[in-house]
Amino acid sequence: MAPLDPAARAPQYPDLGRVAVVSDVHGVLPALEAVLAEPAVRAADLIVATGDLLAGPQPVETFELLTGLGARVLLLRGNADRELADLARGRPPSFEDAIASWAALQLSADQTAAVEALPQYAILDVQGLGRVLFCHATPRDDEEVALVDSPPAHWAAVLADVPGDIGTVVCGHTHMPFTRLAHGRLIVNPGSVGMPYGRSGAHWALLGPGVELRRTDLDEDAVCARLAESSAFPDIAQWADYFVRARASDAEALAVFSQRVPAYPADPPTEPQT
Ligand SMILES: [Mn+2]
Repeated sequence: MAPLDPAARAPQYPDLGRVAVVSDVHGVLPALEAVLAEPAVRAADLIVATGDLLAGPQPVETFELLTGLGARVLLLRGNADRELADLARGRPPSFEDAIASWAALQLSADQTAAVEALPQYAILDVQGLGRVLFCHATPRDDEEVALVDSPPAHWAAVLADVPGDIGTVVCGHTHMPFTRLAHGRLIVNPGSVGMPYGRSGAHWALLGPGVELRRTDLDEDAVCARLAESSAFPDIAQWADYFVRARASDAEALAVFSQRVPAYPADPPTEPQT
């Protein structure tokens, strides 16, 4: 991943009062539609989609809905979008994922090129929060794992290249919502719109002037039925049942993802005390 270059990737959106963040949509169109219908999202000055947009059951329809929003949305590329473009161009994937391989074949050449050209991060000024960095996984890497309970030493490494004037970092990728403080910066993970772990529904966030983690309730039976009739992915029924109903618990997801966080020597405790 290219080194962080704020100057090169800072689209100017003046006076952003409210920013809605949708992450890890993964081609689940009904879930995205439900979030976009939320009054707070409709009223937001900007929607930022922090990557992993299309690798899922309805890649083309999701691409068309997102790009149809025009200047109301800022699209960022996640690792799954990068892999999708690689697959579409016949390059070998870094891991085997049946629905990603299928989704890659659905995109047109123009759509693949558009996904490849998406920026990996953006820095925006949001009222009440100041400068906010939006990325997919971490600011320096589109598939690095950083969790709510990752140790401070890991967060220090993850944030090492982030400019000092950025007080809030928004990242997705792990499909579980959280906010935490890390080395003086507020970290916001909105969770996943389309493939949530731990709790079903479409998870998103609203920024400005504070930070709200939001969840849109879904009619899971209706979403599964609609995916089954709308997607040509061969194993769609099984896929939808697992992801729409959030069969994976947050404990299971944390156990798996924690293995991808490096080990750090423990710091001896000093101050402060509670
Ligand atoms: Mn991802």
